[in-house]
Amino acid sequence: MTTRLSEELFQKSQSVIPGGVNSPVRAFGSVGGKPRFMAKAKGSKLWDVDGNDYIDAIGSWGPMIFGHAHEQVLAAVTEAARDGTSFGAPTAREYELACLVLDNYPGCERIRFVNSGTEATMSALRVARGATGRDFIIKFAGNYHGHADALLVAAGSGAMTTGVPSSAGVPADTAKTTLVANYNDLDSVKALFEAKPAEIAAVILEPVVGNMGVVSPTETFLQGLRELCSEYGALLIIDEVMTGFRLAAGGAIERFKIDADLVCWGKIIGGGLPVGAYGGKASYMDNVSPVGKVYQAGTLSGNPLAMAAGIATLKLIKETKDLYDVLEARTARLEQGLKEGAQAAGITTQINRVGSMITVFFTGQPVFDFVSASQTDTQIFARWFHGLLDRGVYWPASNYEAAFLSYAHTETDIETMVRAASAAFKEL
Ligand code: KE4
Repeated sequence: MTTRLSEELFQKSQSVIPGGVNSPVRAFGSVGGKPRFMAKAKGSKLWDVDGNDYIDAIGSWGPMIFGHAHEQVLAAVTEAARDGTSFGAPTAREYELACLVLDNYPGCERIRFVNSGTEATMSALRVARGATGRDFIIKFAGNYHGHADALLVAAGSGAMTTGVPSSAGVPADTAKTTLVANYNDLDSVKALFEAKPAEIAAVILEPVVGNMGVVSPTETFLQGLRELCSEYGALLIIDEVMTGFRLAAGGAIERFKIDADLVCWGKIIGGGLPVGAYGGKASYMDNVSPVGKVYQAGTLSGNPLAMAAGIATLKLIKETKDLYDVLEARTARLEQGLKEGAQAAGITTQINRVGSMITVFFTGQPVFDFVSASQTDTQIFARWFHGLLDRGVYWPASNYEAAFLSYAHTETDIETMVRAASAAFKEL
């Protein structure tokens, strides 16, 4: 397996792009080694610029639920492109995709399209603040909602203190209005509400976490958050950027029957093109300009090519009656194979899975929040990652990410992944 062309491209790219990548996780910083530059993809497979092929367990970090370069998605984008790529005016496709999303989220009456998950969550928070007139928000340690300033915030020194920036360039004053609670710990949320009973505009969370690796909510956590938000007049914002249309057609909200005030989407609703969205009850969303006073805008929002890819993908979801059963069965088989492979190699792992989102943690303890996720052995993960990569399986290049399967992953693909993973466990 030569990686000469990838290495040359990586070298050159670093002279013009920070780290040679347009999103940090792609640089292999947490697993070491040099990233593979991809040239093409089809179905469950990726090919790098040196011609090496991989079974893909990233799926572009979630969007590719039907696999890469699906004929119907390509045809829809090509057809749209023939009529122009962007108008800066409303189009029919925006209405069509809006209906396709809202048909699966009965609790939502309005939706606004943007270009990324970051824009979606940033805008949803602004709506919550505009609708309540309050400044503070609560997020959870280990939850990632994109790179808006207010969300690049870590817990302050004491549980009761306000947030501190988790990135350079975020003003301390901005971070101060973000409070950080512990995932699956309702008491940590209650304490924040009791300290600021009339100042918290919203609670935002990943309903199933993908960004500290996969972590599920406990039975009572989501319902408890709903009750606390209702009691204190805060909005409950469910970030379905990763879980929307991934865990069910109605996402985690359908799966866990959550009554959300605002919802954020991304990834799958764009079918691999840049689409984010936020939405919710009309009473909240009608605060958004031009109807209301909460401003939000975007040159390429509702872009016709992106809408076409999203429409084709959501229509495929509608037509593919066994989609979630197949994803569940295939990923359950992968989970079982990984468990057996680790056990046979004498490696202690904790495998967290919800539907077709899965993470392997190298620890003997359950992983249910940021602290327990932080105690896993990421050095061993890095070695296992490269053992997989060298055997043609492209796993997420960070232990704090979810791996994803698609409808294009065959049973043969899964067995190949299990064999590669088992051999990689043995090498540790
Ligand atoms: P984007 O701005 O990257 O489209 O979406 C931000 C976002 C919001 N909410 C959730 C739950 C998310 O997972 C994300 C982005 N996910 C990461 C992967 N975990 C994107 C990959 C990357 O940053 O390169």
